[in-house]
Amino acid sequence: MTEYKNPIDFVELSKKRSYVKDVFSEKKEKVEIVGWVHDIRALGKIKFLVLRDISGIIQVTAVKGYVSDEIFEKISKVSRESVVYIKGKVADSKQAPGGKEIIPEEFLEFAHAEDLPIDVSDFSKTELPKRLDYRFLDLHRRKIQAIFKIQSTLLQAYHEFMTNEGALEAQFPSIIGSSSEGGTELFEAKYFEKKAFLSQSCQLYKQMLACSMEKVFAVFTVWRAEKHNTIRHLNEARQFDYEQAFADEFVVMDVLGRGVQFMVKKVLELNKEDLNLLEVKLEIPKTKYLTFAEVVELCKKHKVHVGKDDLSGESEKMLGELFPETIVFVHDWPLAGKTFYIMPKEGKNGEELSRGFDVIYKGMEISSGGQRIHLPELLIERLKVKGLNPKDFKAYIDSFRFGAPPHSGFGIGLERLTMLILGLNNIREAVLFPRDRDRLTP
Ligand code: AMO
Repeated sequence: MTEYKNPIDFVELSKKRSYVKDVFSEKKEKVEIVGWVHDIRALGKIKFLVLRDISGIIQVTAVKGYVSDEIFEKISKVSRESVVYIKGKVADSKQAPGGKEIIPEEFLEFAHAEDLPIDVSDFSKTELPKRLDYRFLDLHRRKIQAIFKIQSTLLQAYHEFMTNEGALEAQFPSIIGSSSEGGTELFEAKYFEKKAFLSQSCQLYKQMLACSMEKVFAVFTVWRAEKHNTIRHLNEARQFDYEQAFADEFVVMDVLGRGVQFMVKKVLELNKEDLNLLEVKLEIPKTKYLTFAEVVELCKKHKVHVGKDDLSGESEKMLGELFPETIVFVHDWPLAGKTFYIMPKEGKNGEELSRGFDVIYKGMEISSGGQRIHLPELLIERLKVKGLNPKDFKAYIDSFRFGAPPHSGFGIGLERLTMLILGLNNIREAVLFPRDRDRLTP
């Protein structure tokens, strides 16, 4: 067996180590830092190395004759993205980025990076598919890290917002016995002797829970076996789910609007540097409510194709252009365009409408939701209309037989939201390890 001995006492290191950003603010004369070799430049007798850790970058300067020959030699040989430990003096320097540099006194290489298969510099032009083949290395890039630092803020902010709303965080099964959204986009799984599916959503479960615990939320992974490869769909995605008892669709649209505003506000507060790095200008969005019929009128006026009982990509884009920096709620949706669990509603002229809605932000759907059917007989009727077998939904239907209040909810796509607030061209940029039609690794 090959034996590996740690070259350093990590317990000691974790007590003494400085993060790069702190080197600039603290007044320490000597520091111990660790990180990746971000850049190397050699000017004859001077070697510059830029070290990067999760908090920032700092220049390390080795001048032959001023540092030991051994350190000079080691720095001369180091490759980009290698992982190093440096102990050294902090010196002011007008030329160094941030006005400080480190003069190394000890140097250790934890891991040597081989020739890099993709460019991970700040100026990288490597195409997305190739970057995703080496996603683990792509994640060394500061711009890519900025995306996921912002996504982390969105996750934390959603928790904070929902907790402040008095909602309970819930965990739901990811293996299900029947479709939760209707349609055919299901991944089949073998479950002992039975056929099972990977969860399309936690829809049925969050409803059952809201019928006893009132306000519930989850960050839930969903699987959709959509065959097409688009820039806005993934086969594995995550949703911010919410469900509330004693609420109609307008109650939860209001919660959703305030929730997105809260999340964007948190990103503006906590991710200033990341937004700068990504050159993103972000604003707290306003909200706007339109009926589906009003959107159809707008489409006619602007000569944009609507879509049958649904909004076309083109019409979503139009809403983004007409109402910039606005969360647009499209409600009173045609019943035919909504799935089996959405509550029907009669329109003024007897049209078959529903209490379902879609939410468009920056020209794309970020969420859908609505009031649900809590009446077993109506639910059975709607399942049949949608070509589904009520027998497959027995437990779900029964859950409304023993005291189930009217309730409503929504699901927001985490990657969609990340993609849109950061202006990313492809949803795959907004997921660490994307799963699409062609990609199962890394
Ligand atoms: P829906 O299927 O509309 O509704 O999904 C809600 C939101 O999740 C995101 N989303 C996706 N993102 C990436 N790739 C996909 N394949 C994908 N599918 C969905 C979108 C979408 O608006 N249970 C309901 C929600 C509810 O009524 O509570 C549901 O799943 O941003």
